[in-house]
Amino acid sequence: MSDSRVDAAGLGDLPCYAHIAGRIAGTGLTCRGGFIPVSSDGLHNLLPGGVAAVVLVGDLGGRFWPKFAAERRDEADPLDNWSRRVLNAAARDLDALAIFPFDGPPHWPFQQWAMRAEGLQRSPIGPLIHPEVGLWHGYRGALLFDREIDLPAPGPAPCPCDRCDAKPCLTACPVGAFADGDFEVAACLAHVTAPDGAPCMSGGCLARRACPVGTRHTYAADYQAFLADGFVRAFAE
Ligand code: B12
Ligand code: SF4
Ligand code: SF4
Repeated sequence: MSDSRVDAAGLGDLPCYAHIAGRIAGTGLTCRGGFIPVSSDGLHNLLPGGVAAVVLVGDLGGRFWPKFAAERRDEADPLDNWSRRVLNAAARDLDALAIFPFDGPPHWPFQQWAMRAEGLQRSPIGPLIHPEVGLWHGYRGALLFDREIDLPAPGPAPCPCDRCDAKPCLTACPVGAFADGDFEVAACLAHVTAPDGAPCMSGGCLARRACPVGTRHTYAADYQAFLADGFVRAFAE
């Protein structure tokens, strides 16, 4: 990759994590830590000089939503396409390569990477839980660098589920989609596409909403409806 892109962006030879985070903040997204890959991650061949550092990019509490809503295009998969546009542009500026959670299958193991990057753990209903925003966060891409980056120390972050005896997330689903300790996609789909499923479709997954952590970061109603619609469409195709 050309050093001129780094110089043109005024970054010097080694973009530091704070500088990367600043560039990403301009997209509306957030840097979510990073990790140094090992050969079993299968990333090294993606850059001619190998991959020395990975920075995860995502969202906390749906903060990116207004920026996306203003910039979205009338197209299939608008969020994935917007993510590609803004992160490919950032990657060019930072002399990096962007890869995405929606690439595949096979999918890149973003949740496993996030556990390494931020020390998060999985909630009993699947999504990783964040100590501040709870279940209201996600990942939009990863930036691969062929050089070392001063990555933040990964934690471990405290896991709110360890202190949550009631675990309301496991019992809030009207059709018991998490009753067997796994996510019963068919049961969920049947419910959300029936009239009784309107609250899940318009306000978001009731199991996710039952979690007492990070409630002030709950996604806006139009983002919840967008996610529910995307989930249904993914299985209708
Ligand atoms: C395929 C997929 C799904 C499928 C199937 C999931 C499954 N059980 O296999 C379906 C469509 C059902 C799904 C649904 C949802 N998903 Co999903 N999904 C993915 C995707 C694209 C690939 C997962 C994968 O196979 N990874 C490859 C393996 C090797 O990596 P891994 O890290 O070990 O992945 C494992 C986990 O993702 C786990 N898993 C995922 N969902 C669930 C749910 C439960 C209950 C359990 C036990 C495990 C589990 O299964 C994977 C295989 O072991 C990831 C993005 C990504 N690239 O990781 C998003 C991802 C995991 N999904 C995400 C989310 C938020 C959801 C939803 C909650 C809703 C939504 N879109 O708003 C729903 C509802 C599911 C739920 N309540 O948990 C987020 C999780 C963010 C976070 N906070 O951790 C991700 C990371 C996408 C993102 N862009 O941020 N998902
Ligand atoms: S309700 Fe409790 S167990 Fe469930 S995700 Fe929230 S903190 Fe974790
Ligand atoms: S969206 Fe509704 S039906 Fe599906 S898992 Fe969540 S609460 Fe259950």
